[in-house]
Amino acid sequence: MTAPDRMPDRTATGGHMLVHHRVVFSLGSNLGDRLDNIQEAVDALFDAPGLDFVAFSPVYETAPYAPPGETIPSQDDYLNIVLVADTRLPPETLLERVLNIENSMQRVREVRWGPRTLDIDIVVFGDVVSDDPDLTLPHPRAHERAFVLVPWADIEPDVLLPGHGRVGDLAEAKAAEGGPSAVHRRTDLTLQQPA
Ligand code: A4P
Ligand code: MG
Repeated sequence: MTAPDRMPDRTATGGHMLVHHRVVFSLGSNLGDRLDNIQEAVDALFDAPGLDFVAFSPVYETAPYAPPGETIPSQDDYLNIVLVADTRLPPETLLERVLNIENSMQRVREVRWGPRTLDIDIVVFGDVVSDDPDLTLPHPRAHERAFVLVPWADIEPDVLLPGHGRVGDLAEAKAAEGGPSAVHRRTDLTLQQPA
């Protein structure tokens, strides 16, 4: 794992130097009470120390998506959001937290690209670039997904997705494609910020 951002903002706390990173998550659900599932996951993410809430996107309704060439089983639309946080934890610890939350919400991994009560992906962690299959950073499919780019652009349009460009530009290009990857903002659905 390379970490070009080894020298980011360091905050002196009680004599210790803590390295903070910005982390971006994508959350999706298309099984059961989708909004409740996402709210529960948001609350659970911040239920343990080391992660501070920064912002989340509006809620989007999105058609099930798989990369070109992959066939996906018939399933309902997703609700998706993107969430930004600040952390002093290493990425592996965050992944463990994410997988524990998915498991606790009875996510069953049977069919690739199948329906799920909850999917949480780590989209970016600081400027870290890694091809580790257990934690690939940035997320290898984020740049091709309207359901990540469009909500993300609502809150951080000027941020760069390493290797791909400005989030606002990527989202605009994706949104212009329309078609099966179209996403729709659900202004009637709102989430509570974690306490
Ligand atoms: N993993 C590697 N890198 C990461 C990362 N950056 N973030 C590993 C999170 N996990 C990462 O994931 C399999 C393994 O990926 C994990 O154990 C972790 O170590 P998984 O969640 O068990 O499996 P999955 O989600 O079925 O597969 P995958 O490849 O992660 O699928 P995606 O890419 O997450 O896609 N359509 C819409 N509209 N909305 C969605 O939210 N989500 C998916 C899932 C497909 N289509 C969708 C949506
Ligand atoms: Mg996943």
